[in-house]
Parts: sequence; structure tokens; C-alpha cells
Amino acid sequence: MEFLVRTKQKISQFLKKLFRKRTCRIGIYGPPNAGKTTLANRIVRDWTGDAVGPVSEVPHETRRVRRKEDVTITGQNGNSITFDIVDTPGVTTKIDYKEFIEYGVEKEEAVRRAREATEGVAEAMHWLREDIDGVIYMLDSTLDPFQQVNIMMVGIIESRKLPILIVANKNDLPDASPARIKSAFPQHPVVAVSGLEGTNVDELYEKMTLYFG
Ligand SMILES: Nc1nc2c(ncn2[C@@H]2O[C@H](COP(=O)(O)OP(=O)(O)OP(=O)(O)O)[C@@H](O)[C@H]2O)c(=O)[nH]1
Ligand SMILES: [Mg+2]
Repeated sequence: MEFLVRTKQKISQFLKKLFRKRTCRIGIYGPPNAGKTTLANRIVRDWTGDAVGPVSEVPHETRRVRRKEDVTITGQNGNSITFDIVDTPGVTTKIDYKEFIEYGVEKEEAVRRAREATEGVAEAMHWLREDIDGVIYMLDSTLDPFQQVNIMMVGIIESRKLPILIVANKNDLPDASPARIKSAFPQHPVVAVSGLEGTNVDELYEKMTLYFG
């Protein structure tokens, strides 16, 4: 009898585990140098006191997907969401090792970085196909948003029917134009921030609770 009760308990625990909904995963996507890791670090620091990864002015600093689990944020509206934040390598259509040499990286190291960056793009796309529930698409507001890679990425995210929040970053710089980003993607919410200085991140947190909740 006792054996039967224990077996029943074990089966019920197993079924609970099997059908438990995994934590929602929010991926930060966008071209290299947009400020994805800077923002991921800010979110994680603001809400857990930890960090995700190193930041650099050299593009393709992030060449592996990095994840911080179970981050809970609360908007000014009082709504909370818990998610895993996924920082991804910058996606581009062309990676040339010479790009790194311009930043003073030795040739051998530059070739290695270019190969890793290419693998990183493939890994980011794999996560997007399999493991991501919502996307923060990050753009540098000082640059032209109508680049092929942005149109393509936003199209892929839309076709996967994932909620998307566009972040117009580097708004602290004088030639930043979040309006240009809004006009490029009128079908999606756009939040203008400075991930570096933390300007307007409260609005971003609020929007995250609304769109990813
Ligand atoms: N002025 C300004 N600079 C920023 C801002 N956010 C990031 N940066 C700078 O932009 C550069 C790239 O930042 P990262 O956070 O490494 O960018 P990333 O998108 O993760 O880049 P990859 O990993 O290479 O794809 C660094 O020099 C940052 O300090 C911002 O809001 N304002
Ligand atoms: Mg990065």
C-alpha cells in the first residue's frame, strides 16, 4: 500500500515537471555595437545586482549567446514579469576579419574572432528559431535603421509571431534620432533609451511588463 502511494507521488511529481511551463526567454537582438550587452548588464544589475558579459567598442565583442536566468522586474504600473534574459552576438550579413584589424587586433586573432563571430550569428539565429519567447530589437539611434539586416531580422521575428519591442539606443548622443527608427518600424513599439547612462530605462521596464507579460 505504502509502495503504491509513493509510486503515485513520484508519477505526479514527474508529470508536474514535464508540463511545467519554462520561464519566458527574452532575447536581445540587433546589429553589432548597438549596445545589447550594455543593456543586458543594466537590466541584470538593476534587478539582481549581477552582470551578463563584457562590453567593447570593438564590434562582435559578444560571440556566444549568454543567458541570465530568472530576472524579475516590476513596472511603475505594479505589474511584474520573470524571464531569462538572453544576450546575443550582433547579427550582420558580412563579417570580415579586416574589420578587427582596424581596431588594432593582430591578424591571427582577427581571423579567429571573425570565425567565432560567424558561429555566434548562427547560434543567435538558432536560439531565435527554438528558444526565444520575446525580442528586444536594439538599434543605435545615430545610424540609419533602414539597413538590410534590420529589415530582414524584424521580418524573421514577425514571421515567428514573437512580441517585439524596439529599443532606440544611444539617445545621449547629439545626432541620435529615435524618430527615424519610429518611422522605419511604425508597426512596433519603440522606446528611446541610453543604456549607457540609464536614461528612460524605467519606460522600457514598464513596456516589457506590458508586451512580454
Ligand atoms: N553613447 C553611448 N554608447 C553606448 C550606449 N550603449 C552602449 N554604448 C557603447 O557602444 C559600444 C558597444 O556596446 P556593447 O554593449 O558591447 O554592444 P553590443 O550590441 O553588445 O555589441 P556586440 O556584442 O559586438 O554585438 C561600447 O563602447 C558601449 O560603451 C549608449 O546608450 N550610449
Ligand atoms: Mg555584446
